[in-house]
Amino acid sequence: MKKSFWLLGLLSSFVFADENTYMIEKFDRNGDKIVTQDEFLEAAAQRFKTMDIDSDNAIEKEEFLQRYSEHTHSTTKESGTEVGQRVFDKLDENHDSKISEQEYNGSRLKWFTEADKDNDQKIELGK
Ligand SMILES: [Ca+2]
Ligand SMILES: [Ca+2]
Ligand SMILES: [Ca+2]
Repeated sequence: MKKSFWLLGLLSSFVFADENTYMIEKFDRNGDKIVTQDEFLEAAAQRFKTMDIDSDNAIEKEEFLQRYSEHTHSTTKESGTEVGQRVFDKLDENHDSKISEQEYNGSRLKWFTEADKDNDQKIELGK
């Protein structure tokens, strides 16, 4: 029992330390191993558009859950809908059951700021 807890802690700290690598792989467009805030927000805007299926500038819950429903979370075994529901509630700050572009970008920006530990508006490896 103790050992598995220890392993779990190790695993999650590994995932956390690797966040910058993840972000660079996902959002670095010109291959310079740096994600600028512009690159990041552009990617966020595009993702918002993809998710907003009926193009009314809001992601309704149904639209949002479509992205999640096919997947089961690999570690917690939660269904995609459960995970999606939780993420949605977090993003929908004013609880009107829609995610506005502002709410979406706000949460993305928070993620960026948290990952940008040296505050130079760039995500780099190890900083
Ligand atoms: Ca929509
Ligand atoms: Ca909202
Ligand atoms: Ca940085």
